[in-house]
Amino acid sequence: MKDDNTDIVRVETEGEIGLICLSKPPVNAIGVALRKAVHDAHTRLLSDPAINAIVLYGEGRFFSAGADIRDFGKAAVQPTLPEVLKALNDSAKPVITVLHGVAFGGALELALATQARVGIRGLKVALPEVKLGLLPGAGGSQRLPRLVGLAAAIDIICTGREVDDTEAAATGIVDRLVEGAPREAGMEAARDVLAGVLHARQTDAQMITPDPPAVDAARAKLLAKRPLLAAPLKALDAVCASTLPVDQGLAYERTLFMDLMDSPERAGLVHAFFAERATAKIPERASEAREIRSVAVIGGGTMGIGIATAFLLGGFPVQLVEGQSDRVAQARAGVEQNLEGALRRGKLSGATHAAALKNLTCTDALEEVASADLIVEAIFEDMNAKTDLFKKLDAICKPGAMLATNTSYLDVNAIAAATSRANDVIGLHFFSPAHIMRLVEVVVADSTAPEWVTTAFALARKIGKVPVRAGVCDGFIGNRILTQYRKASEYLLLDGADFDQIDAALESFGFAMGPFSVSDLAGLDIARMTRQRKAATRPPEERYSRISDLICDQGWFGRKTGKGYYLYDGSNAPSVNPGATEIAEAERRVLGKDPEQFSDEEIVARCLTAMIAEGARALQEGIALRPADIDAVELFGYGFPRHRGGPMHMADQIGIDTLICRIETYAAEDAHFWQVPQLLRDMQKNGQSFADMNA
Ligand code: 3H9
Repeated sequence: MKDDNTDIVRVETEGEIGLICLSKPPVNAIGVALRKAVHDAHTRLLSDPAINAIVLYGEGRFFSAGADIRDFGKAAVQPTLPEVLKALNDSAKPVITVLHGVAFGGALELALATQARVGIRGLKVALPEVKLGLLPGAGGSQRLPRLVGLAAAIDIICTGREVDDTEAAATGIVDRLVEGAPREAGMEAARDVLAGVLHARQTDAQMITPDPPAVDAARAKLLAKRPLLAAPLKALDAVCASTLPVDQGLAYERTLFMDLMDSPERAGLVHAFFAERATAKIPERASEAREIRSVAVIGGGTMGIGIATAFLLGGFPVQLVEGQSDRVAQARAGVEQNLEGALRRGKLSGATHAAALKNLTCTDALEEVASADLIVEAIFEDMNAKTDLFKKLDAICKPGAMLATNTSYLDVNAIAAATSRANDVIGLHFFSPAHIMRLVEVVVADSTAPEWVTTAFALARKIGKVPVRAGVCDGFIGNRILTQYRKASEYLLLDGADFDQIDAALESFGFAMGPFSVSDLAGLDIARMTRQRKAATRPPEERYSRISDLICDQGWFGRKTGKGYYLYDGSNAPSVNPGATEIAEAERRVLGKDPEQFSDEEIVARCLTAMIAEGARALQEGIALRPADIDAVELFGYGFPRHRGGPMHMADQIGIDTLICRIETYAAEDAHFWQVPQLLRDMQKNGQSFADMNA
């Protein structure tokens, strides 16, 4: 046996078999160094006359996460992945790839270019490039259809979905599925290839029959579901080219891939990928997280029910406390309904569903939270009620318990100060519906112990959430930006745009719903209560739009009353409520305003600029750690279109000069609302971008 180690691949030989092992933690991402090392190792083993078969496998948790995403947008360096794969495809000696754990994107493409594939049980494969605004760029769109057929390949590639081990074996993505360690499985498969027991063959030799009905159906589905995204449609075009001779198909795939590489969609989606992960880098990360084994949630309303469900889905025993005894059964039913829904959607197995139900206890007795490791308060937004509750929790809870509030706006420092253990108090701000929305703002009060911050992050990850660190201020990161976004849309309405035009413009930008549809959904009365709560502290120079209050005065609170900005009759799509339009027009007359015309682009520009300016203020004040954290908040909590990357990512695309110029122009109409944040001025002076701050 000969050994040869480079940093990232290990090459060895055993008898007539050569082995190449990928060893590049944490995920064996295939960047230029790994490509080159694999290429060199393969070339060397080809020239070794003692070697008759080659095994390629990976070390670590999984085979490989695919191409190195950090290289995207940089100049291509040779050998490119298609070049390395061509050599493997044309290999004079059979190459057998062993896939374990995960083989995504370029990693699966690498395997498809080799002559046989072995899967280790538990394997998941995918070509998830469309989720990054790309398509498989190293032969995946040509070779997968040759193995699984055109229709199945369209489904896998255009959705980017994961394929489990059973499906991979059934569809022929892997030639065999085995238990055990990758190296040994590879050796055995190589011996079988040499003995003629396992058939090694070139995928490229296979011919594909066109299937126009499958292609038309897929195109119609993509256009209906994802009309704003280019990558899935281009991926479909690439897969269709697999009916051509393979060299032509590969060339076409490469052209489409390079087009997408330059698109803002790709840049936005890759930014979103890294933003989701960057939030974990917090100043407290050296402090060790504490163990949480049991959770109590206080409040049996929508939020409490959702939070309880989220922890149950994460495998925690949960005690749900609803103070009004006649509502305890209703709270339990709410959680059960959520769990049932998760079961129906295939989010949990029958066994996990049964375990989650067993893990739930519901009570009206606050004293029962005494033994919980974590207590999450989710009662209504009232400071007195919250401080009263925290005083009681202080007396009841065991020492060393973590006390969390789910407040969305209130001062967590004041809530902490109501207890004798302010170090143990933290904000865990979930978003409704809490068992579905992935964002959790971890609100760090002045007194919060660093271990609780790391505990909150670990816990949130464990239940599948994206935690983002936020400082204490009114609305933390997300709701303070939402407030400004809403105000910008309300001023547009006041100044002459129709609410349905504003909604449509923002929906075309990519939001699932415009701000007025969202208000109708959330309940106009709820927003009115918040405005009333803040009325005393509203600066006199702030413009105030009464339109929503006047709509509420009619008893129109949105969806729940069948009328708001829109009419909801249950059977048809909502239509504009002419009464709401009249109220808006009358209010403009009262103010003596001639309605202005706004283009859709102008509407989006104003709403987005308001978000960016508030994001810049949150950064300036240290409420958010990084621009990417703000983007993560917007993407995972507020439905900001993922392919746009988030408001701060977009700010860099728009450019700081343009943003400042926009704000100064708008300020001519309203100098109170439109103020240039100091951070933007500093960035302009220093030639800095938000991306620089993320780095
Ligand atoms: C592609 O292959 C294109 C080809 O068709 C054509 C080429 C010509 N690159 O997620 P985690 C980092 S497109 C670089 O926390 P997990 C990640 O940022 C690619 N870095 O771990 C993080 O870094 P940090 C198609 C990557 O266990 C660390 O690794 N492939 C990559 O929860 C740990 O990641 C994909 O889209 C990468 N490819 O999940 C797969 N992947 O610690 C994307 C991860 O500094 N990756 N990192 O924050 C994933 O889905 C998950 O990372 C995976 C592991 C399931 C693999």
